[in-house]
Amino acid sequence: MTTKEKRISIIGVPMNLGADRLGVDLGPVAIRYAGVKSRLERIGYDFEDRGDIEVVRPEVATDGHSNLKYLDEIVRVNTALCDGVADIVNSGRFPLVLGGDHSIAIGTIAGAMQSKENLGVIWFDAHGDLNTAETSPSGNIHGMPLAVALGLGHERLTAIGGVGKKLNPKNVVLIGSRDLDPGERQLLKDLGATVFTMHEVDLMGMPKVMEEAIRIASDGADGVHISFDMDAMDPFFATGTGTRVAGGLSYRESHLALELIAQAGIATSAEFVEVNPLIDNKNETAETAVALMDSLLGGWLK
Ligand code: NNH
Ligand code: MN
Ligand code: MN
Ligand code: MN
Repeated sequence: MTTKEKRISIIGVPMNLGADRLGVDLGPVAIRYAGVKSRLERIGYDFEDRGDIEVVRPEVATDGHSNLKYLDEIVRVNTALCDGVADIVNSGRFPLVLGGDHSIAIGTIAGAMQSKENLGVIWFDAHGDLNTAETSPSGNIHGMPLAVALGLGHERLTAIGGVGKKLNPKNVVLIGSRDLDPGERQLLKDLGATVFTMHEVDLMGMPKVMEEAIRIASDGADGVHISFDMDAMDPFFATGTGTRVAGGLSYRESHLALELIAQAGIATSAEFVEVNPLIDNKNETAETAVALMDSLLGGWLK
């Protein structure tokens, strides 16, 4: 099931616990308000909205550990999300997850992996999201999901979806990185995952970056998950996101990257995360996210 088959189900995850910041929990409603349904129907999709996964408010969530904030609730939500995504795939549909902070990638990827032997991942982000409790500067779990998907981190997180269902770093590609923590840099060297930082994007240009990214992520893989953190974009184009970093992807670089993925026909699941309408300008970042979904889903293809 790839984007070429045109049956899609969205699932919202109003999660803010992984970012420890209010507002990003409003991402799913902001994206729906920005017209995701009509946009995807217009480009020919059979569209289904599976609603939101329930997430408790931070005021009542149990705080796990100081270096793994809200661990219990994040484990519970991602376990439910894993089941939801696996169910969408089993019904022959493409899962599109709306965040919410990036900790939800733990559940999305675990769910996508239930029916895959080798899943590739293309991770658009200013950050690496490769911390563990030991290396995290913040204790925020949204800085850890890619490490968890690779099998690294707290056992309650890596157990979600099954300990055997983990990514192979040879099929993992990061794009847009420009704020990597020291532990993340070391881990990237040790693992051998591929990173196209903004330096490489500038030097090579997005067409060449994507040619290599698509080849590496899909080499020997039976599916590719696209994880798009809105902070991959330059803050000029994505104001409504919690951890803005200057010098990111332009509007057209972001679209071109996703258009090339659509053209290659490799994507089997996707998520758009870290939309925070409370710090945005008139919901522009959610509108941009919907436009990016259109590109990933082939709306521009003639
Ligand atoms: N690397 C930092 C941390 O682990 C920031 C992570 N923030 C993100 N990741 N928004 O995408 O806390
Ligand atoms: Mn514990
Ligand atoms: Mn992220
Ligand atoms: Mn980020």
